[in-house]
Amino acid sequence: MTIELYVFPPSPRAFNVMAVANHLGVDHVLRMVDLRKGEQKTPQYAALNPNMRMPTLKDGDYVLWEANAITQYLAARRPESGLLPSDERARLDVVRWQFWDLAHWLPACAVFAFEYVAKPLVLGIGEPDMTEIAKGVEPFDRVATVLNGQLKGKKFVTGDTLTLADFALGSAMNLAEMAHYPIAPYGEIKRWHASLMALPAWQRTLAQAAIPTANAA
Ligand SMILES: N[C@@H](CCC(=O)N[C@@H](CS)C(=O)NCC(=O)O)C(=O)O
Repeated sequence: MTIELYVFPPSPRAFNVMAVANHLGVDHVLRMVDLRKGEQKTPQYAALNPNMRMPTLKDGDYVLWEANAITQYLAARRPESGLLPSDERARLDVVRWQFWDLAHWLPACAVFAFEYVAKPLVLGIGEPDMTEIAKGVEPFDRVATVLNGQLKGKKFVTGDTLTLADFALGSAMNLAEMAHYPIAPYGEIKRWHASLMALPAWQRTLAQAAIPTANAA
């Protein structure tokens, strides 16, 4: 049975699960959920994911939503990869950063991604709101300081081994330039993201995630 990943590829949350599947070489097919067309709200999709959000994984009769749960499911197919360590403390370190991603990092990045990328380029619903962007700088600095500090002296987020934490947190960084994240002071984050960009699976996923413009909708 081939795993199906329901995704809107330009979204960082979609990138997270697609990149993990690509990196692990887990057999899968992508099912497009076009958020611009409201496909997440069709009864068929809502039956899979009552949140009417993507991503969702379907493996035969088994359905799983929440991007960071999906990447854990994928990593469990390839335990030897080390993306989700078996040692309890090492595993919880990875899981801790996956929670932090959802609670703190993604919301801080989302302000910029929505105003500079989603609104004008993907959804075609207007120009960036500078008041919202100004309000987003302090929360961004707060979380970027934490991540930058964590990365000091480490190749990856939890140490010298690539894990699911890197996929989760690194996905939002793909939009850093286009979304004008105030990332300039955070050299460790930039160095770390550049190393993720060098992964073959990261490049392959970027090609799959190219942003369709609003006009092409
Ligand atoms: N906590 C969920 C969030 C999923 C989510 O918010 N997905 C957004 C795109 S990033 C979505 O599908 N939005 C469609 C909508 O709100 O209608 C996860 O991490 O998977």
